[in-house]
Amino acid sequence: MKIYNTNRGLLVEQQGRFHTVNTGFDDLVRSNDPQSLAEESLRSAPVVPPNASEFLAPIGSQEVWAAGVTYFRSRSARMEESKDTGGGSFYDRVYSAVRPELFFKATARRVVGPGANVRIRCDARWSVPEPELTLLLNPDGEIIGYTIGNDMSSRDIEGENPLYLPQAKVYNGSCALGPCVMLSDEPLSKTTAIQIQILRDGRSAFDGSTTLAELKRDPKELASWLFRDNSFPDGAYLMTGTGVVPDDEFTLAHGDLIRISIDGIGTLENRVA
Ligand code: DO4
Ligand code: MG
Repeated sequence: MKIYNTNRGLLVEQQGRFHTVNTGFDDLVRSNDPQSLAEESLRSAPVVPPNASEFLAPIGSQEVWAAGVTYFRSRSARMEESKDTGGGSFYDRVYSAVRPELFFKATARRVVGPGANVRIRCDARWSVPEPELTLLLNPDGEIIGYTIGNDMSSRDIEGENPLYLPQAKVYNGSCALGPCVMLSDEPLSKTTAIQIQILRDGRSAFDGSTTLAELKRDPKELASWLFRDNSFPDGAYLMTGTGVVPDDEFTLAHGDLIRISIDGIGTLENRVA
C-alpha cells in the first residue's frame, strides 16, 4: 500500500485509486498499526487523483539520518576522492567495522518532495546525487515503510577532509524524498533494483543501477544502531547509503533532471536548481 503526501493531505493509493487518509503523517508514523489505519481509508469513496503539482515530500516532524559506506562502490569512490588528503583509510575501516557510519542528514525543512528542485551547494565544485533506499522507522525503531531518497553530496568538500562531512551533506535542498511511502514491515527482496538516470538537455548524462544484494548491512541492523541511546518520538527516516557513484569526471549541473527508481516504490524525479 502506498501513501502519498499532497497539499490535500495524505492519500492512500491502491490499484490506481486514491482515498483520503484521515490522519496526519506524524500520527500515521506513531500509530501502532499504520497499515490497518491506511486500509480503513480504502473503505471511503475514491477522490480525484492528485496531479503532479500536488505532491509533497512524505515527511512530518521526522529527522532524516543516513548510513554511509554500506556498498563497496561507495567505499572505493570515497577512498579515491580523499586519497590525496589522507582520509581514505577511514572509509575502508568503516566499511568492515561492526559499527556503521550514521550521520544526520536533514530536517523536514531541508527536504524536497517529488517534482521540486534539489540544490548544489554554492561553494561546491563537484556534486553528485546518491540514490538510496530509505527506511521509515516508528518511535520504537521498527521499519514501517520504505521510500526513495536522494542524498545530495558535495564530493570535493567531503574529499578535502572527512570532518567537513556535515557541510558536504547538510544544506538547503540537499535531500529529496518520495514520491510515496510504501507501507510494509517486510524486508525487501535482495533482487530489488535501485536505478538512477541523470538527464542533461534531454539527453542521458549518467545511468547507473544496483540491487539490495550489494547492500552490506541489514536494514534492521542499521535501524537498531540509529536507535541506540537515541530517541525519536515522531519516528525517523534512515537512508541506507548509495551503491551508485558516477565516475570522477562527472559533476551535476544546474538544470539536470535526476530520476531515481526503486522496484515496488516508484520513481522520484527532481531537477537541480
Ligand atoms: O562517508 C560519507 C558518506 C557516505 C554516504 O553518504 C554513502 O555511502 O551513501
Ligand atoms: Mg549517501
